[in-house]
Amino acid sequence: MHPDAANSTTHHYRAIWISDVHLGTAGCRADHLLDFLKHNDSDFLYLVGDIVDGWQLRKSWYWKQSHNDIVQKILRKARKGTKVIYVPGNHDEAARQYVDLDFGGIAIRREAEHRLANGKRMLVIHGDEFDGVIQYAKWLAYLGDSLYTFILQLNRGFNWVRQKMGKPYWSLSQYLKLKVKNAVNFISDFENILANEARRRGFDGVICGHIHKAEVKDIEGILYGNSGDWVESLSALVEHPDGTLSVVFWPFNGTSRTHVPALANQAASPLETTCVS
Ligand SMILES: [Mn+2]
Repeated sequence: MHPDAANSTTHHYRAIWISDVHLGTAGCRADHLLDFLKHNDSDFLYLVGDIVDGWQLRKSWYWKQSHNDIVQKILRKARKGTKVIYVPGNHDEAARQYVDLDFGGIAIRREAEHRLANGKRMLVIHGDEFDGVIQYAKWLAYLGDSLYTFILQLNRGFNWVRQKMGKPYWSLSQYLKLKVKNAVNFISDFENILANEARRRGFDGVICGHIHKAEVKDIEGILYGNSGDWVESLSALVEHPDGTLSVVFWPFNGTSRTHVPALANQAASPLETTCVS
C-alpha cells in the first residue's frame, strides 16, 4: 500500500485482533491505536486482554482524552455491527468477573473460539494463564512491572532526543527484550506452550497476546498468532477474506502514516502453506 493511501482509505478485514493496549498508562500509544481503528474495520474485533491496565491505574490515575476516544471508537464499531469480543488479560483481570456477560454490544469471555474463513478453529486466549508453566524466568515478572515502566519512560526520553536530532524511533526495551537470552527463551517457550495447548484441545491454532511480540507462524502444524501490543510495537493481527492471517504494524509520524507491510509479508509467506489448503 502506498503510504498516503492509509490516510484516506479504510481497510476492511474479516477479523482484527488487538491486545496489550495498556490504557491508563503513559506508555499506551493511544494516538496510534486510534489512527489504526479509524482506518481499519472488520466483521469481528477481538480484544485479546490487557486493554486497560488496572495494575497501573491502582497506583496512579492516568487517563487521557485519547484513552476515552478508544473506548468510544470500539463501542461505536460494536453499534455499527462489528462483533466485538473482549477476552480480559492479567492487567485487566477485574473484567474477568464479568465473563459471559455482554456490555454495550461487547461480549466478555474468558476465552473465545474463532473460525477462520478457511474453516480453521482458532483458540483466542490472552496467554498469562501459562506464565507459571514456563520454567526460565517470566521476564515480565522478573523485570518487575515498575522496572518495565521505568524502561519505557527512559525510552520515551531517549526517543524525544532522537526525534529532535531527526533520527527514527528506536525501542530500547524492545532491544533489551530481544537481546536478553532469557527473554528469547521466554518468547519461544511461550509460543510453544500456547501451540501445544491448542493442539491438546483439538484446535487448529491459537491467537494470543501478553508477551508484546506480534507474530504469525506455523508451529509444528499449529497456526500461532500473536497480536502484539500498543505500547511499543504498534501492531495488530488481521484475517484476510481467504482466512490467511498477517501482522500489521501501524506506526505513524505526525501526519504521514506509514503502513509497513514488509514485516507482514514476511510473516505471511510461511502461512500460505499452512492456511491455504
Ligand atoms: Mn498480559
